Order: sequence, then structure tokens, then C-alpha cells
Amino acid sequence: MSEFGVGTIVVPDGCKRIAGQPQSELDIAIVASRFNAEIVQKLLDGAVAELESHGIARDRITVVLVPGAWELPLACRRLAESGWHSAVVALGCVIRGETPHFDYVCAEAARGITDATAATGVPVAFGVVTANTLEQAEARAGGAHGNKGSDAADAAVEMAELMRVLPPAT
Ligand code: INI
Repeated sequence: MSEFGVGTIVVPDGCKRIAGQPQSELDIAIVASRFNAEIVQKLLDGAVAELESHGIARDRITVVLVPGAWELPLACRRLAESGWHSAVVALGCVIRGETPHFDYVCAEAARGITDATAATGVPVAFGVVTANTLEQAEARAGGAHGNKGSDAADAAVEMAELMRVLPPAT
């Protein structure tokens, strides 16, 4: 976990709390984009290791590859709609270049992944590294700033567990 990562929060005494319980029988889909593959490979390895650390066996983890971050939303949404998975993890790496292309790819990947969650009620975790340089991306793919793939997988598991105990959608 990076220094700006997820921490612990104490719920004040007297408040009601709903919290998910550990589940090992979750089925998780990971969508990984092949653009900047060396970075995304590290995110994918980190995500799978994180899922295994939660007791999720590899035969419950489905990996789908897409060309780039732009293509993440469509595959994430289809998997979320399928009902086959407790959560989806989107992995990618967008590195700023000399043109505004970066901004379009990042914005639409983020918007589309959010829409996939909103449309389906299935958690889709955002494990897309958006960096100004390759060095920044490396630092977030198992380097000094942790592994955003592991972080996203951790968030996906927590949200999948939480969705099992939150009130049903009306
Ligand atoms: N896709 C990425 O995942 N990362 C990038 O850094 C990137 N850049 O820089 O261009 C990128 N572009 C490809 C894009 O995601 C689509 O695959 C492509 O436009 C075809 O739809």
C-alpha cells in the first residue's frame, strides 16, 4: 500500500455499522489493457497476488485483455452485466505524451468504468495508472508508490463483500 493509501477509520461509538465479511468464494474478473504492457503486467501480477491473499483461488479469477485503456469500459461493463462476477478490476496505464490524447483516454476510461458500476451495481475498481512519465508509472506498479493493481483488487474484494450485506437496490 502506498503512503497515500487506504487506512483504518474508527466508527464512533453508538453508530450502526454495516461491514462486509471475508468471503473466499468470490468470482472476480480482471480486465487488463495491453498498452504499456510492461507496466500493466506488474499491475496484473499484483492484482492476482492480492486476490490470492484474500483466499480467492486462481480458478475464480478471470482475466480479459483489451488493446488500451479506452477499451476498458466496454469489457468491464459486459462482464459486470453478465452476473458471473462479484466484482471487476480494470487495469491499465496511460502515460502523458505531447498531445491532448492522454486527457481523452483517461477521462473516458474513468467515466466509462464509473458508468459500468452505476449501470450494473457491480463494483468495478479503477486500477488505471495515469502518469506524466514512465518513471511515475513504474513507481506505482510495484515501485516506491506501491502497486495500483493490488490496491484496486483489494478495493474490489472489499466492495464485493460489502455489496453482500448492504440493503438491496429498490
Ligand atoms: N492507451 C493506453 O492504455 N495508454 C496510453 O498511454 C495510450 N496512449 O498514450 O495513446 C493509449 N492509447 C490507446 C487507446 O487506449 C485505444 O486503445 C486506441 O485509441 C484505440 O481505440
